[in-house]
Amino acid sequence: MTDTAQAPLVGIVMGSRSDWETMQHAAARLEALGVPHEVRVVSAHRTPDVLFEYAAGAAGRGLRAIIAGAGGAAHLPGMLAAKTQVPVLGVPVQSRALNGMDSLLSIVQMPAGIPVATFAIGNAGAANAALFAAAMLAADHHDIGASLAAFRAKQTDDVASNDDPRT
Ligand code: RP5
Repeated sequence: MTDTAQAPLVGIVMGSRSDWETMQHAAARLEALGVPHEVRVVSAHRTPDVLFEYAAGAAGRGLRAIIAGAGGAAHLPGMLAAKTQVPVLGVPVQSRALNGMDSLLSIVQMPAGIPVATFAIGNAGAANAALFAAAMLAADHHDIGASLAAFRAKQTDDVASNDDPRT
């Protein structure tokens, strides 16, 4: 558990400790942008009651987005979304057997009625889910908006100031 001092605005959850290698990229982005967040292992099939409790309490605790990473038959994001109106951002973790295609399809193919915003498989998806959560918060949290703008400006400058790939 790595919680920031302020009340968390974003919850990062994952189906297993083994997902942390991927999901740490979401936490790192939120940390860099100054977004208060919490991190938990919540498994749809190993700890279903915890999943329900987490979803039921999310809005009341002030969470404004939940980034949920899972691999294989990845039920976690969809089940969370079914139990809370807090937006769920799904990150397909790259599985060993099917390289994450199983994770991607089981997260993205939600039937109409309960949406899960789905990101790329693996590290890029985790990082982008965090950036997306920050963008969602930016209108109401100007400090987060400023951090996001600064990050994007630096990213642009880094390319422009080093655009010769041979050096
Ligand atoms: C899913 O099963 C987790 O999200 C993880 O990606 C996958 C494998 O879990 P472990 O067997 O490594 O705990 O529930």
